[in-house]
Amino acid sequence: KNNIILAMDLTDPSEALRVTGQVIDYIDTVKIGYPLVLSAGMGCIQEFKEELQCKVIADFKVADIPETNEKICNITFEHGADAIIVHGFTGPDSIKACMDAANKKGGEIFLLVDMSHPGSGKFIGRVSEEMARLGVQLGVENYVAPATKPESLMGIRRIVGEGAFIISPGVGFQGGEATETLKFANAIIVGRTIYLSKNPRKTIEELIKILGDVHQTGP
Ligand code: BMP
Repeated sequence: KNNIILAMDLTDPSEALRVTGQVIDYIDTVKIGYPLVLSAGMGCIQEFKEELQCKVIADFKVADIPETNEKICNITFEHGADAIIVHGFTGPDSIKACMDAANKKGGEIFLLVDMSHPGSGKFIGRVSEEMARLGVQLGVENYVAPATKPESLMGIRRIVGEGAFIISPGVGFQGGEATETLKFANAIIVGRTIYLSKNPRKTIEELIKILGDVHQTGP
């Protein structure tokens, strides 16, 4: 529907559903991760899908040996997730295991190749382009790259090509800028700016207004 993905990190499941419900007219994909799933259980994935008719990206930042990655991905897709976020730093065999599980279960993976927080410069940010190249070699189509580091995001786009789909967290609270980010990313991931807002619906409407022509509508 558009290029805003809600990161729903509220830990109270009914509150998470209620707040997401206030903006669901404007989005079609919600990212759910450990904060919500560890408090509400895996059933919340299906609950979101059924009550809100949205797609769910499970942000589990999968980072284990291939055999364990495969188990984690299988379980996540069996619980209804449309996609899962996977760390790139564990290497080709671990990533491949997630891709195979996704293919088998009809889901998708997003490869995380750099992160948005200040400390990401110490390790992951130094090898992000190598990880993106590895993703391309393996045939990964979807990537996660930071809105707070436009240079990194731009470099990753250059490597993965125009055909790849990049989603980008760090807009708003972490300082990333929406319009700038969408020059290189296909979608922005926005969490606290929306779910901590006194009026989440008004906030997302304002964000869409700021995006103007950059905001895509339609299926
Ligand atoms: P917020 O807009 O509240 O900063 O939320 C950003 C979301 O994206 C959080 O769920 C966070 O865990 C996630 N995220 C991130 O901020 N940076 C990354 O590099 C990778 C992430 O998954």
